[in-house]
This record gives sequence, C-alpha cells and structure tokens, in this order.
Amino acid sequence: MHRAHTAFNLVLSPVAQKNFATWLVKDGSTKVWKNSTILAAIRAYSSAPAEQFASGTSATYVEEMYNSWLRDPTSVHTSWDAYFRSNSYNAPPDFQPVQRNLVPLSSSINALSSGGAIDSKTIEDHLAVQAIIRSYQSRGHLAADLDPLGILRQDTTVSKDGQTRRANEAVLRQHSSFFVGEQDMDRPFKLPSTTFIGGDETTLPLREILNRLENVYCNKVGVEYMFINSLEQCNWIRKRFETPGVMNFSPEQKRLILARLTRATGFEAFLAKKYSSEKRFGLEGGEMLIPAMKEVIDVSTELGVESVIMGMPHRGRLNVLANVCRKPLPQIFTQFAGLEAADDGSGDVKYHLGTYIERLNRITNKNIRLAVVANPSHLEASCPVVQGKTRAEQFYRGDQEGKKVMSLLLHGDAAFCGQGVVYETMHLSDLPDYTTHGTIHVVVNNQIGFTTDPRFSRSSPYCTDVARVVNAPIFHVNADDPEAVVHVSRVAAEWRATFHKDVVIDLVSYRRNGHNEVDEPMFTQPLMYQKIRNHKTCLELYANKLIAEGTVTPEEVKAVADKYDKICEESLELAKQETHIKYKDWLDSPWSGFFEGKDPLKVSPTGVKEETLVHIGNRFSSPPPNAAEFVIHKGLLRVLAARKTMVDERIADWALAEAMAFGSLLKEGIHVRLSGQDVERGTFSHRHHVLHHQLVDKAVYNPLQHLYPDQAPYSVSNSSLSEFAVLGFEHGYSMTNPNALVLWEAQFGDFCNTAQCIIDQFIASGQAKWVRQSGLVCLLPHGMEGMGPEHSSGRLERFLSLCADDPDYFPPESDEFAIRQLHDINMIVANCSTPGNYFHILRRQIAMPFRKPLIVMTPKSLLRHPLARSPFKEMAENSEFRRVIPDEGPAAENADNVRKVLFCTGRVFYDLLKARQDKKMDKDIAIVRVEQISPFPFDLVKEQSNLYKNADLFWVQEEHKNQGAWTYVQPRFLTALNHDKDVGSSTQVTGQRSNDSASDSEHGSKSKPWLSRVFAHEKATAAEGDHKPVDYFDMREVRDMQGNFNKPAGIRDISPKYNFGRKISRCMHYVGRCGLAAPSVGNKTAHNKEILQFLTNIFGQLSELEKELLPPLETVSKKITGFAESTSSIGTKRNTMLPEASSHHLPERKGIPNEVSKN
Ligand SMILES: Cc1ncc(C[n+]2csc(CCOP(=O)(O)OP(=O)(O)O)c2C)c(N)n1
Ligand SMILES: [Mg+2]
Repeated sequence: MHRAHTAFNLVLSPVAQKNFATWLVKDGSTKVWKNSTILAAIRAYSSAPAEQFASGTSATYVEEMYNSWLRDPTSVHTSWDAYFRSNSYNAPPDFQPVQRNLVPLSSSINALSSGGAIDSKTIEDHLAVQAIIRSYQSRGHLAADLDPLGILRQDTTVSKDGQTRRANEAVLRQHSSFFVGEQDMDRPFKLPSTTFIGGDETTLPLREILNRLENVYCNKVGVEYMFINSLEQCNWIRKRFETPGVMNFSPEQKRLILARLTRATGFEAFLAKKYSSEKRFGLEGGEMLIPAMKEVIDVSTELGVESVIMGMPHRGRLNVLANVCRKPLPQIFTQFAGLEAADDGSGDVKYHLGTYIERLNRITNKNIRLAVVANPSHLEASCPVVQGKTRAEQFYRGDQEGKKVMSLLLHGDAAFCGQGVVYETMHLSDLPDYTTHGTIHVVVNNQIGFTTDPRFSRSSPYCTDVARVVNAPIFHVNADDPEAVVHVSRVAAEWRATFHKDVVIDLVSYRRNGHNEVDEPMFTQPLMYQKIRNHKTCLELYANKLIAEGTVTPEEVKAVADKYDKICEESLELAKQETHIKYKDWLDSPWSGFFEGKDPLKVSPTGVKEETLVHIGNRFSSPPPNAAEFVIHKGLLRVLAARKTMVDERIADWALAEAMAFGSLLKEGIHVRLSGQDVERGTFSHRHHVLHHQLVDKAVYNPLQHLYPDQAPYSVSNSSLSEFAVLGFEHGYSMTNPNALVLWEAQFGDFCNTAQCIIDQFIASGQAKWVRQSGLVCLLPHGMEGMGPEHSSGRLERFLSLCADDPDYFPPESDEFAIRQLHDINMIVANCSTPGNYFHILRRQIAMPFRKPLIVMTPKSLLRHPLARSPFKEMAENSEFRRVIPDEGPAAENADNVRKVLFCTGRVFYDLLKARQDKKMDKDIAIVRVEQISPFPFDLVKEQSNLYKNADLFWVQEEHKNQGAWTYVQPRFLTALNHDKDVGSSTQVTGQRSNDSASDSEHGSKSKPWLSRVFAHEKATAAEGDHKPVDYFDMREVRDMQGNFNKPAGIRDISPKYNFGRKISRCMHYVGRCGLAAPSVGNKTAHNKEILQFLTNIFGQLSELEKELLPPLETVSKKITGFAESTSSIGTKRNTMLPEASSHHLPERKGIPNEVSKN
C-alpha cells in the first residue's frame, strides 16, 4: 500500500463516526485509525512503512523462519512449527494467492518424499537451489552484461556442467558448491514459490534453472529490487522479468522500435551535418533514450495518463523535443539560426528551453499533453520544480492518485549521483502533500561526466543508488539492446501505474562525441574513445539483427532513414524563412486565458469588507464548530481566546492578518498553499493553522479549510527538512496556475541559502530566460535579535542584489508609477512592519494583472509585539498596500521643524519609535518606513524627503553595512533625492541597464549593445581628440574623498568636485552597524549593545532604553572589557561600550560597528 495514504485508509470506528465530523480528519475523508495506540506505536518506533501484515519486512521474516524450519524444525517456535507442518504457509491470511505456476517448496518436499522420510541430502540440495535462485535475484545484476563498450565486463565462470556462465562467485557465493558435477545438472528440482522462471513447469533440471536465471538476471538487463521491503512488489517484478518469453517482441513491435531508433539517430546526424560546430549536447551513443521514453509514454497513456511532465538536462534535449514531444522541427531549427527574438526576455540557450505540446498519441489513439520544463545549467535543479508542477496539475485535475498526470525525470549519470537535490527530491516522493504518486526516472548513463570517470565521481557502485532509499526498483539495461530497453521501459510504466512509486531505468550507454560537439574526448579518455570509434551505432547493430532474423530488409531500413532525412530537410527550408524566434513557442506552462482581456496596468483592490474580516477572524479563533469532544491544548485555547478578543476589538496581529489574507483569497476562489518546515504551527508558535485533538491521533481541524462552503481549497503542510527541493517544488507548483497563492516559508530566513540555486536560477531570472511568470511568495523570518550569527538574517541584501531595477533611473512619475514598476521588475522584495501591510501585499500577488515572485522578510519578535498590530480599517475596503509608510505623528504635522528623517525598513522601526519616545523627540525626528524595497519607491521617497525640507536624511538599519538594504537603497536614494536622470547616463555609457543583467546570457544577442556602446564612445572621443572625462560615477574618487571607505566618514558634504557638474542638493547618511562577515553578532548582550549604540548615534544617550535593553551594566562592562582586550590586538571591528556617545555629534572612534556616514 502506498505509504502516504496508509494513515487514512482505515475506516472510522462507529464511535468515532458518531463523535467527529468528517472534517476532523486531515484529508477530509471519513477515515481514521481504528486503533490510535497501534498507530502511535508505529509512528514512534518504526521507520518501516505501515504495511499489510504479509508485505514488507514481515514477509521476509516469515520466509526466513520457513527456511530455518526446513533446515531444522526445532529452530523455530512450536507455534511456527505447527503452522508450517500444517502446510498453511502457502496461504497465510493476507498473502497474495499462490500463482498457478508456483509451487511452495514445502509441497515439493512432500511430493519428493511421498511415503517416506525426507532424506537430508534432498533437503539440502533443494535449499541450495533455492539459495541459488535467490542469489541470482539479489545479485545477478552484478554480473549482467550492461556495458555496450564491454569495458566493465565481469569475468565469467565455468560451471560444473562445463558451460560458461556470467554469474560468478560475487553473485553465487558458496551456494553452487553443493553441486559436485555434471550428474547434478540434470536432476529435477521443484521450483519454490519465489520464482517464475518455470512458467507452466513446476520442476526443472538444475541446468535449465541456471540457464534461465542467467538469461533473466545476467544478460542485458540487471534488475535491482531485492532491497524492496514488500513481498508483493518483489513478486510483481519477478513475474515481469522471469516469466519465460516475457521479452519476446512481435515483428511489428520490432519494426516500431527500429523506426523510433532511426529517427533518434537521424535527428542527431542531421544536426551534425548542418551545424557541425554548434553545441547541441547530442545523444549519440544513448539514442535508445527516445524509444524508451516513447514506450513509457505509450504504456502510461494506455493505462490512463493524460499528461506527462518532463524534466531533463542538456543531453539529448533537442531530440526529446523533436521526437518525443514532436515539437515542430522548424521551431527547433530556428534556434540554430541566431535570430533576434520577436518577444520579451533575454532568452536562454536552446538546450535549456521548455515546451508544451498537446497531441494525439498515435499508438494509443488518445490525446496527451507533454511538457518539458525549462531548466537552468544547474544539473538536477529542475527535478523538484517538475515535481511541484506535476503535483499542482494533479491537484487541479482532482487526480488524487496520480492516474492522469505523471512526471518523467531524465538524468545524467554523474549528476544523478552527485547532486544532493536528487536525494532531497526523492524524499518528497512519498510525503502526503508532496507526492506525485510515482516518478519514472531515466538515467542516460553514458559512463562519464564531462571528462570525469565514474570511479572519480561517485563512491557508490551504481550511479542510481540514491533511489534505493525510497525502495524504488532499478532496472539497469544495456542501451545497445533495444528490445531489452523497451521491455524495462514498459515494466517501469506498469510499475508506476500499479504501485504509484518511483522507479529508475539506468540506460547504460556511452557518449560517442566529447562532452559537446566541439570537445575532444581523447585528451582525457583515450582508451574509451578508441573503443567507441570502433563501435557500431545501436541503429546499425539492431538493423543488422533484424535483417539477419528476417524481420526487415536492408531496403526497408534505408527507406525509413531516408524518409526522416527528407522530413528534416523540408523543415529546415521552412525554418530558413523565419526572421525571428519567439520565446513564447518555448513556454512550458502557458496560462491560457489569464492575460487576455486584462488591463496590464490595473491592480484589483486588495482591501476587503470588514464583515469578511470578522467572519474569517471568528472562524480562525474558534475550535471546531460542532465537535464538543475535540480536545484542544490549553495553551491553544488561550491563543484562540486572544484571537477572539482581537477580532472583537477589530485589530489584527501578524498571524491573524495572514489568516485573513489567506481566508479572503480562499473566499474568492483562490487556492492557497503554504509549505515549509513546521509551517502548520509556525516556527515561532504563532500560526496554529492545524489544531490537534489531544486524545485522538490524526484528528485535526484546520479552520481555514472551513470558512465558506464554496471556498477554494487551503493546504498547509509541514515539509521535509529541505530548502532546495521544497522551494523548487513550490516554485513548480506556482508555475501551473496563476490563480493560486503559493507560499514557501523558511524556518529562519538564512536557511534559504541552501536553496540559493532556485532563487538565482528560477525565481530571479525565470521570466527573463523563459518568459515564465510565477507569483511564488517566499516568507523569510528576518531580524537581528541577538540569536547569534545564524537565525538572524534572511539575507535581504542578496535578494536585492538580484533585483533588476536600475539604481540610476527614476521612472516617469504618473498615476501608474507603482504598477509600471511592478510590471518591469523581476521580483518584489518587501519588509513589512505592520500586519495590515503584510495582508495587502499577499493579496496584491493575486490582484496584479501579471505574476511576480515576492520575497517578504517576516518578523520574529514582532509576531507578539504589542505595537505590531493593525486595526481592521487598514485591511478593509479602500485600504491598500503602502509602499512607504510616512510618519503620521507630530513630526509630520510640523514638517518644517523636523531636524532628522529616519528612513528604515522592517522591525528596527519599533526600536526607533521607542527611542524617539524615550527621548521625547516626536516633533524633531520623523520616521519613514520603506515597506516595499524593490522596486524602489523613488516617487514616495522623493515626496517624503521634500516634505521635510530642513531635515537631514538618514538610512537606519540594524543589519551590518555590507548587508541589509543599504547597498541597494543608497544609489536609489541618490537618484530619488536629486531626481537627476543624468546620473543614470553613466550606466548607459558603461554598463547595461540592470534589468537585463539578471539573466542576460552570454549567448544572447542582448549582450552586444552595451559592449558596442562602450567602444562606440571611445572611438567617438578619440576621433574628436577630446579627452574630457567620461561622465560616470567613479567609486575610487569617492573612496579617496572619504579616506577609508569602511570608516565612518562623519557628516560632511560631498565636495562640489564630486558633483559631476550638477547640484546635489541633499544626501543620505548611513546609521547602522559596520560591515561584517557574519550576518549578526554573537550573542544577545553584544546585540543589545550594538543596537543601543546606533540608537545613541541618532538620539543621544538613552538611559531608560539602556536599562531595558541591557543586562546589568556591571556584567556588561566585564564582558566587554574582556572582549575588547582579547580582540583589539588583531584589530577587529568589534564594538566597545561608549558611554560618552551622548549627543548628535559622532564621537571620533576607530573600528566601531555602528556607523553614520554620508553619501
Ligand atoms: C550543478 C552543476 N555543476 C556543474 C555543471 C557543469 N557540467 C555540465 S555537464 C557536466 C557533466 C554532466 O555529466 P552527466 O550528469 O553524466 O551528464 P552527461 O553530460 O554525461 O550526459 C558538468 C559537470 C552543471 N551544469 N551543473
Ligand atoms: Mg554522463
């Protein structure tokens, strides 16, 4: 039984049925465990899946007991002795019925010894035969003839009958020594129940047994499956490989294989002929991939699959698009022509692009959808993305068992075993909220990774061993045997359809050329490539075989090849007529209808009716409505009561506002999915979306699933402890349907760096490369709160460095400023300070007429901060997301008298607020929050700066200077303050606009203009003999001016010399920590001290705050003294306590982490 579903498959006990409504059960079905104690025990103590009695380990156990009993009946407990004697073993209660062709060994022995005592030699010999059979089943693959090049050929052995066999000592161990010679070979042996090699025969001579086993297990297929814990599954596989004649193909089937192989081979040959020096990462040597995939798709379609979502690396990708997906060949060939794009995007290299095709499967006569997901260079990174997309498609189709939608993942041998994301993805395969109900993996195992031999690229015997962790059967197959390849492909498809679990095909092949077509493989693999040069193509070998056996004639073989060549030639002619390529032709996830008829500059309102907020709030703060027996933890009752009070008072904290954002979207029919580690409760125990019955296992209640009868489904799921795979998965999920809010939350923000590849390669650049949009939301708990170097930073600066808005360009101001910016940006980065604003920005993801990824730095301590609350009116109708929250107190009312304006983002606002209150400076100092950092709100920042015309402007951040938002906001403030577009002209001269940079590929045509601009400029000035300095921003000059760039510069005006001939009217001062390698300070004490330090820099001495923030001064000074002493010698920039820092003037000091500088 599929593990992910086991928990829900027992029927409700009558009592439970009476007491609990169906929605108490997690998946809404009417099933829970009858006996929660048993389940608890399984959960607590067993890592094995909760399987039926007779499958899995218990079956093996019984088998072992039985074997032991055969050897010595006294070796087992008397009850087992009685059981086996009663001959019941072949039909224990839950076992599969014994097949027609199977005869239990017990009955064999009875038959052999009828009427008399069993002689011990007979038993021993039978046991030996059984052990030999088992040896082949377990280890036969070690001796299988898998390598087309024969490099890995194992030594053969000569058996007792003089016959040469592949199974050697490594396979058979000592078991063959039972048989002394030729005479044993003709002795008949009854076959045990664990083999199908007999077919209709129940007894076979030993010689025949060995021959059949050799043929099944040591020929061109190596079947690895005996590690699977389910007896049922093992028997299923045995049957499909052992049954005599199972691999026989009809002439018609053989001709089909030949035709497919011809096309696969012909495609590469055609490209090689026409574009000999172009990189295409051809499939030569592994062409059987194409017939294999086609077989998988044919069989799966026959068994009900309607949509196949594929992920694959570079190798053979174009061939797959052409011959598996049947993407029009002219579209593929235009990719070689170096044409300009007719639509947006920087594009990607041709062997990365995706596609989406709907067509008729000619073999099954059924319609099928095929998608190949675009992938970055980063091998295997697209695996979880494909899984997420598959899962989403299953979800939207209501395909709960994966019968209609499946994923097919292709891998290279080196990448499959080398990349950790494969393991992470495998571990999603059986999780209830992440399973795609079985994936078929095909490894194009060309026995090399670029220039590296397998012995240097993996420690495991096979490149596929990673799949063993999820009990996936692995079929190794020699790619030069087309029929064997097609057979394992068929079995793999049937396996998936039967058990809905992963399966791996290891296509052992070779790479005829270098890593790519312009690479010389003889540099590094001379011997291998000498062999390859003399090795006939698979097509040639197979065609010869079929000609020899009379299935086809040489003329037929040639005719098929010529026909395909003609198709290619005609397509090339069509391609030549194209003048542009269209990236939209390569979209893997078209959102048909989504963009049509939409005003691209109109955001729907994000505020909702107050009554909706109240309704959601009430549901969210209530236990299950009609189950008085549902026992909730006392602590949670308090949480619910507090929520209820908030609803009554019409205010919301973070969790409540989030729930209202989700709930209101659900009401509007928008599916919401939240995923990440421990998100159900929330890392900080603030969310509590799933209430657990304290007495009944798995009885849960999720209020957000029960807000409205016609609401969209809400899914919240704790994920496996992975970031790379899970973020990739959610990204894939978000690609499928624009009308869904998909969120991934990091446990702490900095853990997102283990998923950096997904952020860089997909989230930040997916639209530019693949014209694919995604509205994925990443929630990253962020804030320097003294928790140590880790757990503090969501690495805001990294996301901002990926944002594509030009720092030097102030877009034209208009009513559409905000939406145009959003339209042009690659992703949105925000750091909200209020629950209300968080509510709006989540809803805006769906209200926008397009989709952009959203990165939100979310709070930790603010989750419970009494001031971090929003009145309902800030979420109600006519309210909206505020990119900037201006000061709304006395400072704003009397702006001319304000001396300082503190711009900040996120939680530091509350520190500033408190300090200002403490110093009673509400009239003197204004605090302005930049809530949406990217795209930068140039217009509002300018407006706010203009409001306080007599004030000095500060950017205040709690992060270190080389982190946080500073490096991003600094140049943008400059642009906003001076509204001087000419500053931007510097980048137009020397660089490309940054919205090209996130993904502009070296191969793309976009890289040329800026380069030519540089040279054009130089040429022009040279020609004029004019040596005027180029008008750009030279950081070296600024550094000179400031002395040491890292040192606090103090408040100084920028000299007119550096004004570049223009008047800079105002500038920004930096207040915050200095640059530091680690994102935060080591401990709470140091943290508090640092915070106090830069608050003091702004507000002067803060006695009350100091008392509150710091531990007793005595302890602090002791620690600080010790620290300062121990580090001063190495000149570290650690802080010292500065009691004299008491005015607005900055003390002169060296190496202090808190800086105020002017830029
Ligand atoms: C994550 C990652 N690291 C390194 C590379 C560079 N690279 C490209 S192909 C390749 C070898 C891949 O070998 P294999 O997986 O066996 O595939 P093959 O090219 O043999 O089909 C490497 C190392 C990459 N693309 N992605
Ligand atoms: Mg390889």
